[in-house]
Amino acid sequence: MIKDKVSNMFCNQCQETLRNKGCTERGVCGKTNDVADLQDLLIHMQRGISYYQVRLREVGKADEDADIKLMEYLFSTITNTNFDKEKMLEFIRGSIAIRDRLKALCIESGIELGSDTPDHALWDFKEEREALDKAEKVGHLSIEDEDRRGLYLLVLYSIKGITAYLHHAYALGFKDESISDFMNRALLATWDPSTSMDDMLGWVMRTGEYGVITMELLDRANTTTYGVPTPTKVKLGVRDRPGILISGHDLKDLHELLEQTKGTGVDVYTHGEMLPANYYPFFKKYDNFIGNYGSSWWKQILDFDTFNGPVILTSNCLVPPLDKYKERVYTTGVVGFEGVKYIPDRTNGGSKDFSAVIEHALKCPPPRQLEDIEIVGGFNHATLWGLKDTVLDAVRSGKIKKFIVMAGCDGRHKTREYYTEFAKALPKEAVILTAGCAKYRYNKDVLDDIDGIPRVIDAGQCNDSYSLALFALKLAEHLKVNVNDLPLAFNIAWYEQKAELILLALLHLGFKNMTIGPTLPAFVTPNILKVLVDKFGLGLNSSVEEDMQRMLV
Ligand code: SF4
Ligand code: SF3
Repeated sequence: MIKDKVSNMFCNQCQETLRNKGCTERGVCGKTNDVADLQDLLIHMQRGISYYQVRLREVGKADEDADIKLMEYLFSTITNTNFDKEKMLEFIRGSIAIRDRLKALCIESGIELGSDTPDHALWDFKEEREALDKAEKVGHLSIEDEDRRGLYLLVLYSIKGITAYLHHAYALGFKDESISDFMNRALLATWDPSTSMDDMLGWVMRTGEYGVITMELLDRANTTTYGVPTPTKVKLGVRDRPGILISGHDLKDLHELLEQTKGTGVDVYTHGEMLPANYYPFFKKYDNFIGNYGSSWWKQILDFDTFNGPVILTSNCLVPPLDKYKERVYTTGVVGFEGVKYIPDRTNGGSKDFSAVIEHALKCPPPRQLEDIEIVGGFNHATLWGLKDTVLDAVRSGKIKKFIVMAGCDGRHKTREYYTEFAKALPKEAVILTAGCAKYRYNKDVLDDIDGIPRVIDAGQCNDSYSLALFALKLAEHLKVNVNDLPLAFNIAWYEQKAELILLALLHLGFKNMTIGPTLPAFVTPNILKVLVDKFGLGLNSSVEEDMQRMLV
């Protein structure tokens, strides 16, 4: 893994990284060199915040605003979230201000700080050039040992996933300070060269544990606020009225948009990972909430064009917008792109103001229809548990022989066609369990059911992989068998850092012999892979035929 001499950046955090090694000139995602570097520096500054926050938390004086900001800043560095250089500089300056405030609080509280204060707890800058120079020195390539670097990245990237889910939970008022405490400590320990390799591995496993805690919190936040998702038919067609398309994962943004579009003559459609919002009872009461439009994130360059109306990105995945629809794109939350309009955050407990988007929509023609079918989803763990007797009857009678978990992310690479082929080639007695945008590879192709149980059981967004795991664990307990002895196989697809977190969460929960693809993470070294294979039986997908034979036994 060699950094390109003519460029500064080296980003390898997602599945589409260049040649499965690292993006060096510009991201395959469109991220620029400067933004990638500034994100490295932004991460370094989170260690600065963590340095003081850990000490303050020990004496019960941790600062909640610092926890929230760390969450936002790391979330902004997830693939396809924020491409805006000015925002990165603003976030770095914001981090330094918070860090220095925490430092003052430590001194005021009489906390002993010691004499060897680390760089991240001290460094500051005036000119942008200084920030870019510094960024080069604090990126992960400064960790020389490749295995240590790989473990560091496994924790860091998965923590990014935690921040995304935690951010959505916080938006709904569901909090857990222990998660922030874990992130502070993990960020410091995994950067510290004196942490042993055994302890580094320990941090990897604990990240999985906190992944579960965070996904449980978000599940509780979503279901308490918006009800338990139930099996729902979602329309993919359109109406003859102007519309707003909302994408990303943030349900609170959707809620406020639906409230503000009531009675305006503007319809609301979901895109990508917002599709599962259609499964929540709460949102069904809005008669202008029409259904889903288009497919997964990377198809937005087609879908946003034909939608004709404004589009709101509440989280990843944003693809650099094409000129032909760029003026219709709005970002909010931690999402950003230079020259794209931004809906500011809530203040003083109020709502976000979507009036500009609504006015914009009223000037646009209705969406162009792409398809006119219905798809089914809404299988939260509680709903699945209610169906357990039907499911077990189908298994006992041989109508269902295998469940294949095909959750995770979609991506634009041609190799992803594997997942469509795999799903279509599955025998009629195999049921797919899914969550996340990976489903778009087959959810419009596999539409049949077994005694009313759909052959694609969609739990929801990527975070709802938690529902699938919990259902499997409860079923194993109910049947008094080991979860790995259930007729269950994993063929999961990853793309960005939330999927990395989900993988660690599943390992923490005890799932073994999972298959991932379409490639292994570039930062996983042969030694780390050996541990994952020896300890957990993790494997890479191969061909549809081979994998099918292996998984259907
Ligand atoms: Fe490359 Fe992925 Fe990083 Fe973008 S996020 S620069 S595609 S590795
Ligand atoms: Fe998809 Fe971006 Fe991962 Fe939430 S929207 S799963 S890739």
